[in-house]
Amino acid sequence: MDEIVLIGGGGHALVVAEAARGRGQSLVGFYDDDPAAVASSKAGLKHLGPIADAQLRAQLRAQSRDQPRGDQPRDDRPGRSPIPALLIAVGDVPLRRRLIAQLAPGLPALATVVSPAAYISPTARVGQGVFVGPTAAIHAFATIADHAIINTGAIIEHECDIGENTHVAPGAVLGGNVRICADSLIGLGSRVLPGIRIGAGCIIGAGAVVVRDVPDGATLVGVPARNMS
Ligand code: JB2
Repeated sequence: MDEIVLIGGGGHALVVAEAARGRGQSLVGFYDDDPAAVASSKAGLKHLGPIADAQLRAQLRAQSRDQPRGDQPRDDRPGRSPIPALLIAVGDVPLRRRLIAQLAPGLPALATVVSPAAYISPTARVGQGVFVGPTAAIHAFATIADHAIINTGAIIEHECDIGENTHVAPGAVLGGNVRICADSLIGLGSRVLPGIRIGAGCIIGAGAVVVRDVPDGATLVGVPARNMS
């Protein structure tokens, strides 16, 4: 089982940490500009440093070179990664995108955390750096790209296609064959009718019901959802 480093130590990190622990995944700690972030005070995770790109990269490289670290014995069992895997554990989509750009080049593997209370169809495909929250359901032949969040209780119906770094917020429901491009936020409790395409960088407001295709960069709210951009 990989060791995981979280990038971000706020509310989303608390949820991710509990899911990871529920899976038996090992958490090394978190990076955040705020050393007193709740991941430390509430989840007991070790603060590893600020999210300053150069510093974080240097520390991660050093960790990978210096295995074993500190008081941790080296674990050479087969399947054991010597380098902690990263998971971006903040919810804000534009911030996540900035962190991806900042951290991606040359860094170790990405971790994926799937709550033990989530359902993922055996025919679905889930990328790296993804979080799937408790009671979320990802159904047959759906695909989830890298860095996406399928948050608590979200339903991704059959053959949906969720783009990189898109965040499907708690309780959102996507009908079958919905396609969402990268970097969109599908808000709390919203609904997207079957077969709809939502472009990149969109925001679907909480509780909205999307009944027609959505162009890139649009913000939609209401029932039926109207374009506010
Ligand atoms: O611009 C930033 C920045 N903004 C916040 N740059 C950097 N480097 N770090 C930033 N942060 C850090 O991310 C803060 O120091 C903070 O520790 C963390 C965000 O924590 P917060 O609890 O505000 O948000 P979150 O992303 O963990 O959780 C949000 O998204 C979840 C999906 C909340 O809206 C939750 O309620 C939601 N469930």
